[in-house]
Amino acid sequence: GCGGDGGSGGSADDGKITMGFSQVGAESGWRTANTKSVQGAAAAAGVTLKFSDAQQKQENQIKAIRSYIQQKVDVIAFSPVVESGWDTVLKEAKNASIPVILTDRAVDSADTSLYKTFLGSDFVEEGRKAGTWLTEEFKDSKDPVNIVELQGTTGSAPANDRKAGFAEVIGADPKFKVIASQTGDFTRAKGKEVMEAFLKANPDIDVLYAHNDDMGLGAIEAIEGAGKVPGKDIKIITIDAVKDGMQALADGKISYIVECSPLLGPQLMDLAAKAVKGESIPARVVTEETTFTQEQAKEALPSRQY
Ligand code: GYE
Repeated sequence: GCGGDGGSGGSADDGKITMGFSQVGAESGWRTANTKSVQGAAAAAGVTLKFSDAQQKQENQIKAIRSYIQQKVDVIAFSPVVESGWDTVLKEAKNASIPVILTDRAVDSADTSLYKTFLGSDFVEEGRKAGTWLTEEFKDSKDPVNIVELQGTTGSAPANDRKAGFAEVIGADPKFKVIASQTGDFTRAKGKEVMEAFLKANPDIDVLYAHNDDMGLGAIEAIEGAGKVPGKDIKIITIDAVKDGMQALADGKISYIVECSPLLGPQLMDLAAKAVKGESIPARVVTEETTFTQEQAKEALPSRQY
């Protein structure tokens, strides 16, 4: 411990863990639920949480991590906004002997000793699930299926992987055509704006695949604004299954949602406690998730936590 420094350091001798947590931002309903989960789990586990919101900017996350290193926290957790460009700051944490846990999103560092574990979803699998539903839904159709895609934040693991998993599945049948694909930054406002542009440029859209509920919800406004009926004229597939998304699914506006759980807090606190004690932890912890049809959304909605 560092008891003599006036108590600002993390590793005080009271056995309490101090965690520095750098969050991506507050871009979506998923993110809000994730922040609540982390804060609630920290309080429940008696972990002192130093929390910062990077507003979807990597430079802010790097600053936050450097400040956590300076403050000598016991453990650093963060959800990297993009996959690339973390090696330098992760080396700084490693040199300071502070364990790092990746939560929600991955980094592409070749040196995996720079972090202890990655806790989060399998985003490629989520993209595959979205693609599988689509191929089933249109299995009897001989006509081409025109798809537009709203991608998540450029360079982020969920955007890269959800695109790849979906493309892998629909790529098996040439009738599925992605006619436009652009980032909507995981926000409602951007989802609406980009969908408006898609609708103007493409008179014949059959399907929207949005990498999260929020962009899908923004796109619904654009579709309705263009005089079309979401869920009928254009089928919509999204990922996350937050309450607002589930409501739109139950209402028939969204056709299918692949779940991605934001409730990572309790598992994060368990892993952090072990990492601080120097116990070995698995290099990858994948969260368990399901999918929802419109009927399943109606059943699940009343008890949905987020
Ligand atoms: O799907 C999206 C959020 O990284 C899994 O980030 C997360 C994604 C989530 O903005 O809504």
